Amino acid sequence: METKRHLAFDFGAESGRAIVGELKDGKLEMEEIHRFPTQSMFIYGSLRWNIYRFYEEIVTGLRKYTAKYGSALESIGVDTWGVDYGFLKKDGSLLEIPYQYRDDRTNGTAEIIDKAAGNREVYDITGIQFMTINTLNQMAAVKRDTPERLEEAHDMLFIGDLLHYFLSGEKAAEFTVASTSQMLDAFKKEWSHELFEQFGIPDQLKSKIVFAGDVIGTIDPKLAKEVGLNGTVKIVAPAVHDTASAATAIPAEGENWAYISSGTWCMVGVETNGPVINDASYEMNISNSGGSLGKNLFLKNVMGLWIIQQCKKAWNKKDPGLGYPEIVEKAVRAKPFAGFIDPDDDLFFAPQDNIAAIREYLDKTGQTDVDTEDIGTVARIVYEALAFKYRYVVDRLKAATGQQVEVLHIIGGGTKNALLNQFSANALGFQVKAGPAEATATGNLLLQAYGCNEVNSLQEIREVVRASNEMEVFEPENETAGEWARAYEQFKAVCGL
Ligand code: LFR
Repeated sequence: METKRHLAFDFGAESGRAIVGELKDGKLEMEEIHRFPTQSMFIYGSLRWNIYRFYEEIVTGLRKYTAKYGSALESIGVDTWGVDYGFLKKDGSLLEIPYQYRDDRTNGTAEIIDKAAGNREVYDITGIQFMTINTLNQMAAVKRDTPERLEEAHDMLFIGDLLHYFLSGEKAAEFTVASTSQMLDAFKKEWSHELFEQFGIPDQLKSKIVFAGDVIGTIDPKLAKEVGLNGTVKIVAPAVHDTASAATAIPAEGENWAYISSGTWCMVGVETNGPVINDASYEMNISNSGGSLGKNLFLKNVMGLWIIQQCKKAWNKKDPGLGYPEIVEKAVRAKPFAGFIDPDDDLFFAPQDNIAAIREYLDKTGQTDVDTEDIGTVARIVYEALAFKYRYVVDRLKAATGQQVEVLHIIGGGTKNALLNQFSANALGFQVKAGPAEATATGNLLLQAYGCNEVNSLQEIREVVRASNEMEVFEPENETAGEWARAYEQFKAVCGL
């Protein structure tokens, strides 16, 4: 039988890669053929994404593919983080370099949104948590600072959609990534006309919504020829929002599970069959992020591994060779519960020096005796804080949905950190199942396979994921259960949660 190969491009805020996948005997075989850095940069005094470099990396990935596998390729799909977009001019070219969501132009936009539409109304329509990174906040910033851009812009495409457009010439907004904008109607799965009107956002920016598994178009024949591809290569939308592609690949069975998609951000959630929008979810600021194949991802962002990535950046200034294995090793040896921080404090969102930010947090909460010169102590405080915050969020998800949770699936790159997996089990008091680490690329590839009729349902996709991956199981440690329970209460008290 002819082999159908798919190619996933998975872009994260730190790095991206190209992964080839093919289904064989009910299993997904994957191979990474290209990896590259993606980080944003300051230009014109603001933080932006070098989108043409991303495209160039895609082209390099395609060349590496044909060098290894030859000219036949069934489909391509791109996933990225949410919320960020590029504007296109009428002639189809980029209007400006896309902004990165941590750029400070969104300062002050939370107030604008509440004043213009009312937070409760925005939430009741979109079901999306308030965060300054949201596209709606970015639109409010454009309207305030550079309103002429809104006139010039003919289309708005999210980063992954933009890359699909560069490849195929087709303009579409995939639903899962569009949902992160806080500009969609969560129930209708369409742009919210009310919000566009209230914020004065032109109607032409409502790109056509497509869904994961939809064939968007085919790769530009000139590009195909240049990289050595033959025949028609489809562009199949995965869940363009990385978190939703990852959630597709949760190897869960039955009910009563929660998940964390663990990476630069840690998305803590439960899967539901439709949006959950109620007083509790509003008060707890929980998102209804669009899921693939009809699912809804009821979730909350936790600052995630970003916070340790930023610590590492600070430590590497003094010791460039210090890597994650050594950091974790030092954390293992450090004293437990030496200090408590809330990873979601504003201090940690875009710090100049994260160790200084942690010092500031500890001082402002009266924890002045903690030694922030010691790498192990700081790393352990961060890992414990993440585990506590997971517990805190899971408790809130349970309260808002009435759903039971008996097991936590951790998926994504963060699962490689066994210490954090164990801390998570200890903080939650129930089993943690870790893996797959490549959940996002797995979900991306299997949604392409779904679009090409090789698998037929979410259930089948998850069967393939289970057959193709070993999960590692972490049980809460009985000996330290009392200490973790006491420390969790301390964490909440110190952090004012
Ligand atoms: C994770 C993620 C989150 C989103 C954040 C910013 O990579 O996609 O789901 O909230 O990035 O877009």
